[in-house]
Amino acid sequence: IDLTTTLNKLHFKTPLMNAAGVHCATTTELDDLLDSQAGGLVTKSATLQPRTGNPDPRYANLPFGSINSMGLPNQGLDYYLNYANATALTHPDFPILLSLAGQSLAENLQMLERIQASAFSGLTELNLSCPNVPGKPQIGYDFDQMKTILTAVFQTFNQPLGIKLPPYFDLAQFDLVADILNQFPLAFINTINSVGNGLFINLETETTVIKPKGGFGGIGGSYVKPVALANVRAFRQRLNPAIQIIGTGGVVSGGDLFELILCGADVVQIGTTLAQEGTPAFGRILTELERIMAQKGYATLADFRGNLKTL
Ligand code: RRO
Repeated sequence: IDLTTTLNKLHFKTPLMNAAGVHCATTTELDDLLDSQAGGLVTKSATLQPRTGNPDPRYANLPFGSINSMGLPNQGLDYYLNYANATALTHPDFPILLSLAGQSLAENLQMLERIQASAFSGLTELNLSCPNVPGKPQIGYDFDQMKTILTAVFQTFNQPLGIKLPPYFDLAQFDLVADILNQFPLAFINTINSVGNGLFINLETETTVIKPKGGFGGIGGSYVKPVALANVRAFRQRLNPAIQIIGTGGVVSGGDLFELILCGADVVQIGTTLAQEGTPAFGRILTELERIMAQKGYATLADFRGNLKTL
């Protein structure tokens, strides 16, 4: 069975990788990804300067997923850019995505200029959907601001770029956002980020389970799979075919991975499951996918990608 896929001409030996933020904040964690069955890796969303993020506890496992309000703790762009450029020499065939989450347009443009001036040959993912920085609304929900940012970014940056989107919940939003995105030479979109500002409660203690923002945080895991499937499907039906899709959200099993590809995902990311199981999750889920494909008589991902049937 052939599990290979491509994203903007980068060759992935498997379609599964980490989601930004999970197991990718330090060189130790990133090296684990290189040694796993992941087909590629993405680094923790970076800002120009290092950040410590929100106070602990800021991540909790839930019965069917997770809640987080990390608040963008990261080592700063240069740390991840240096790692990516060094790894390109030792692992030339391993696709690397750099995630950026500048706190202003100017900061994003400065980071893009640094990337462009370096030897970086991977893909850049601009995170327009962090739900957890106090006082900073998710850009992906402000369509005018999104268009302004993309206009400025594509005037500056001439290398392959994708964006990480928040989940949308209305068909009119899918229409509006796709209309904007189709005006730009995006390499890919990544959908979805966590479902922002959920609230989980410990019934016994009557308290929230995380501290920042009064307990509100981004929800991931099985809770969000139907939202992820819908967002991948809705954007695949609306976007220019040249814009590829990374599907993220709620992948626990090979069946979940199959379903996201059936909705049109070119590459699939795991967040909560990777946080809970560590890097062995890649091999487990991919083995489950191979069994499903063999049973159905599919030899490649292209045999079923985007082929969801409706009633
Ligand atoms: O660091 C975070 O709190 C965080 C980010 Br930047 C994001 O994009 N998504 C998320 O769930 N957490």
